[in-house]
Amino acid sequence: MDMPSDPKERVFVPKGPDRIANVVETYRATGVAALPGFLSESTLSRLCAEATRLQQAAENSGIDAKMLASRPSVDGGTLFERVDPVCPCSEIFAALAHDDRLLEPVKAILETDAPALMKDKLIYKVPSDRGYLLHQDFPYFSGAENAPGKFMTAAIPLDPITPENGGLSFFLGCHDRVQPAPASDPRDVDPAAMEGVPAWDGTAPAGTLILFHSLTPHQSGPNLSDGPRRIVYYTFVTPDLSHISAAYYAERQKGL
Ligand SMILES: O=C(O)CCC(=O)C(=O)O
Repeated sequence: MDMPSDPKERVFVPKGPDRIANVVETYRATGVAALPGFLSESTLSRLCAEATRLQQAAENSGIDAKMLASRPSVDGGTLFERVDPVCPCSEIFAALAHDDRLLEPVKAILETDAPALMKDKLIYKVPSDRGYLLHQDFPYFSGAENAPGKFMTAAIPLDPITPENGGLSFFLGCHDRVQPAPASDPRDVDPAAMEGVPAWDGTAPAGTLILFHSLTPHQSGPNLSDGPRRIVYYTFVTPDLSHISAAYYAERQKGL
């Protein structure tokens, strides 16, 4: 496949008869594949309504506090950030995790008929949320053995991803290794290591499916808009490593 120079063109896979094969080829080459128009308008609006219901439940103590998390705000405070995991709280988000239309590209990329859901979360990224520093996900998966290619994440924005609400940048073609970390955080990526690496800024319509490798470096900026930027994340793993899920959540509960 010829590589277009525009990063967006490198990751976007249009609809067409060979879409799944093209998704796999794109993902292998760049570490990311994006499928615009993945969710129908009606599914998207049901998911948005469900996200609003969950946020109200979170605000009214209707969700176990262990399933809620906060993150830094731009002014040095903290803000409600996510429902994590979301599937135990929501039949609709759980059903999407097992929807054949989602699992088809996941199976093709992970080369298995039985991908396991390792973790899932609904990030709200409310206004003034600071965003995420540059990182790869794999170093955060404790007990993940040395098999980063067996993990991939499906991210589906419920709101458009824009530069104003913080974007979600992916660095392309460097998912072959753990990248050097800054001294301040050994599980993150030193921005200097990404100099000259092409990046896609993640600008995408709501309802796009974004698939990315556990070693794809990514980051997001502050949400300076006046609305949330909600994304549901499902991380899948090959069935031989399905036990990692329990270990991951046990570790996370200790850290909360
Ligand atoms: O949603 C975002 O802004 C980034 C989330 C992220 O990078 C992560 O959960 O690993």
